[in-house]
Amino acid sequence: MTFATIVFSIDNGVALLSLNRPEQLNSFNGQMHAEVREALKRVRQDASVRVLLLTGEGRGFCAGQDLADRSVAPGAEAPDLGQSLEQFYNPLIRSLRELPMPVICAVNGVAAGAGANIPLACDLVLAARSASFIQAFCKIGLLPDSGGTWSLPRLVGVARAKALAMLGNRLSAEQAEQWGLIYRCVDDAALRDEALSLARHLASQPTYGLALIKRSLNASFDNTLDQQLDLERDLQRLAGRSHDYREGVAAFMEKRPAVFKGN
Ligand code: T3D
Repeated sequence: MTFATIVFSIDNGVALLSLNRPEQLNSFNGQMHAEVREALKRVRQDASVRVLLLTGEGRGFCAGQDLADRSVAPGAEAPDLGQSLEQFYNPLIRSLRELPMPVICAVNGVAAGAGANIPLACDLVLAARSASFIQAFCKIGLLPDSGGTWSLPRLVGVARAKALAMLGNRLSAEQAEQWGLIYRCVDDAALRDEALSLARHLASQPTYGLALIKRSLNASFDNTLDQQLDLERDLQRLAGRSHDYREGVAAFMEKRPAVFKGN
């Protein structure tokens, strides 16, 4: 498959996936969903990939669903949005959460609707200072999807989650950082370089161990302390059998830089 609505490349362990429908602020249509899905499949299947960097082309990151595909003629049957979530958005969110490697999201501009919640399914979110997050759903009679009703209260608390979801106001990248919605806000001109440099750093680190960190932290809000302690025990057992753990300890003892292979 060649890509028309995304830009996709793999270089030195870093997969770069950039949404590329800038005239529609990178809103999702069926083709973009299919291409993103294919790119994520390649990321999963290519053993050389150790980090995914997700971003967008143009002045927006993503404006959610392409609403041009949702106009309903008077008297016509309503689209089945549940089917759309089941078929497109939910698998995308699950795929990002379950990818066994760090996923960085560089939010280059406005992120609205599903486009505001897709970054929240990633592991490290950087945003350009001029970017903003809008839970636009309420303005068209919908509720936040793409995991928004799950991640928002966990990240910013129920009071702020409800205000964001019910008012649909624009949240600046700086405020998003202060509220703990995202990791870091950086100057617009520096965003791509900062995100790439973070991605290249992570691609040289113990990927398997990072994937276990992701798995354990993703599970923590749904576990009791006892369950989480058991999970840490089980995952640390796996980590302890990895090449990179052996190498990390050997490098420390020999006072030399470690050379991690990712497994
Ligand atoms: O439907 C399902 O499958 C269920 C799943 C739903 C998930 C969802 O994401 S629902 C929420 C959908 N998204 C929105 O409601 C956001 C709509 N967009 C906006 O509110 C605004 O565009 C923004 C706040 C994001 C940005 O505003 P602004 O003033 O910076 O830009 P603009 O002028 O509104 O948009 C620029 C162009 O992008 C414009 O096209 P034009 O006039 O230059 O030809 C606009 O129509 C287009 N655009 C922006 N968002 C969408 C879009 N085109 C189609 N769909 C969009 N979502």
